[in-house]
Amino acid sequence: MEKRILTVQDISCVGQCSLTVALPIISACGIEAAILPSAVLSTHTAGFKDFTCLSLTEEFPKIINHWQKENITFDGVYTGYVLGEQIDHIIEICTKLNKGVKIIDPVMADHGKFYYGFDQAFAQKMCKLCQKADVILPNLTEAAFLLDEEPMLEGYDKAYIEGLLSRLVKKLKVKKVVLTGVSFEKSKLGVAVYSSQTSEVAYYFTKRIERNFHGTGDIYSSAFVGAYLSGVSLYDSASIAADFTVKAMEFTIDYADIHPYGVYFEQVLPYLIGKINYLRG
Ligand code: PXL
Repeated sequence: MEKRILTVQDISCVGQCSLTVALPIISACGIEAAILPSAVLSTHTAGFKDFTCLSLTEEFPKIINHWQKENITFDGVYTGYVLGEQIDHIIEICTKLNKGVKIIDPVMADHGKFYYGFDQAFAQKMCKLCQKADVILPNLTEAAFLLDEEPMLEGYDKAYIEGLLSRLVKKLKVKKVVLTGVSFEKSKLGVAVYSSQTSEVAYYFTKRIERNFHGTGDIYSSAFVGAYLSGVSLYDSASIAADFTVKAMEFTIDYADIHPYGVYFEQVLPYLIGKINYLRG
């Protein structure tokens, strides 16, 4: 059956992140993607100077009201880069207009630091949204900030990762967590997947690409959403998304001089679709 998901995140007009990544990836997976843009920026905020930013919060109640009048509902909600003042509106959407899964990527930080414009007060608001989620997709830094802890980015072990996951599950009462950016050996990077169904943590690792590209988190989450909404299991969706992100990064390396601001993922979409078709339930 056809599915329609609502994704709430910004439009960075140039820069290959958030909606310009989520729309093509989710659509390529055969899922209709409705959007609620949180803001319009000339570019993303990492690596560009003097970018413009228009918040669309004022439009949120009007849009929600119109959707309610038109009896528009969604088979899932997936949120990414949103503003603190939008969290209550998004919770309203999740309760009134959503009939399916709620997937929250608590976009706010990476590599031990908050992104421009985000802080611990935002992290606490984001906790409120995560409490409504079925699945959350934090990276290591975001997981620590959700817990108001100092991020630990290296030299940790399984006990730390599993402790972090159990503190998150306890605080946010969330049933499924895909924690990204986990690494126990330098050459490998991966995800830790927790599901309350088994209460176990399963890991999936890929080779580490030694170059940082902006927007990889959004590519990962969008591919995860595409797979999960297609009926692929939690663990397989988390693994497919990791493989796809690595393939797209490998492809980008050859173009990095002309394409330094994000991941050139478009040419790798057939790989994602093939994997999803093979693994879907
Ligand atoms: O990829 C996360 C993201 C999304 N949108 C905007 C950003 C960032 C990260 O910096 O600046 C505008």
